[in-house]
Amino acid sequence: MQNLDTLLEQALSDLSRTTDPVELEQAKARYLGKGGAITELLKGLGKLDPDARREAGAAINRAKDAVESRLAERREAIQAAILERQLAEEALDVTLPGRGQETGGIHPVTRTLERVQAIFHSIGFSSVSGPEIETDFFNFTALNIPEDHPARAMHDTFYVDAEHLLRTHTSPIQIHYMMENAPPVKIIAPGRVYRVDSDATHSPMFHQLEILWVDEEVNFTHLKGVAADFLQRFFEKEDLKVRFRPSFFPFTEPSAEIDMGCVFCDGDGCRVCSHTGWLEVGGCGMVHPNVFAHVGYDAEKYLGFAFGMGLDRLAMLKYGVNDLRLFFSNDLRFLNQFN
Ligand code: 2NL
Repeated sequence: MQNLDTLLEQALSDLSRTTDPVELEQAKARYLGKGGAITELLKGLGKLDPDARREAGAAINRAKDAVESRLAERREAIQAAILERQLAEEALDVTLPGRGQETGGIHPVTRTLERVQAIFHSIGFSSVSGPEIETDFFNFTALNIPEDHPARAMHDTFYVDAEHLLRTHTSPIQIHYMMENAPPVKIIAPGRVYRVDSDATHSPMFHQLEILWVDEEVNFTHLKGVAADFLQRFFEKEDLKVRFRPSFFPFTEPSAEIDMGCVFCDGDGCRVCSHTGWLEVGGCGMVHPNVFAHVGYDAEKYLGFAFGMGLDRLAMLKYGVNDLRLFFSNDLRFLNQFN
């Protein structure tokens, strides 16, 4: 009886210490299994005389009941703990919002191009494109830039091979177009262009935009009107000042630089306009008769104006960006500001 009490105490405390189903089953086997301590005691009853057997049998069975009820209690507690842990670990809050899709943005240069196109399309110009790999003829010769002309060296051309180069301006787009289409021509030619140049204000790849209008009665006043009207609409400033400074391009005669009043200081003078109150936005002129000859247009019958601008520069002026390289470095901290 003394031994049974100790055994029961031992069994109950063993069971109470178990923390998982395997430990629990092992503890059960130690006391109630085949060869378990309590099972062995029951087996030994046969050796006792009837009175002692009845008494001992009842005591052992009470102990066995106590162990079994502790066992059931423990089994329930362990299952509850397992469930509790699962609920905590695998918690899924179905009321949380989804992670969401990040929306991309239109690149500022693309936005600028779309703005420019909307304005020119509204007054009857069509967009055209052309190859980025060109021949000497389309990039230079047809534009009245002869072999020995300093403008060729000025353009710092990337050569692909002896016959091919990366276009240094968008003008060859218009040469292709004119060779394939009879006048009148009313087009804008945007695209990537390439020059051997790289610093804060020059990128080896940048974007240009040229405007070409060829018809029988196109003159310099049309050029001035279209350019000024475009700039006023693009910069959303009806009284934006625009001026034309005499200049030179091999492909136009006469030629001019296009300036507009500084949009940062309104003409007062600031760092952006080098304290002149004016910003250079492009070049222009009347198409040179030699260019018409190269594309097979009758220079006696047709006149045309052309002007060209840097699209990246327009984007910088429009959105107040001070480093051209930001457009091409794909830094999300910069790009996200245009979402
Ligand atoms: C500039 C100056 C210019 C043209 C581009 C042109 C095209 C043909 C014939 C004649 Cl097919 N001219 N384009 C004319 C004058 C200036 O661009 O500063 N661009 C960024």
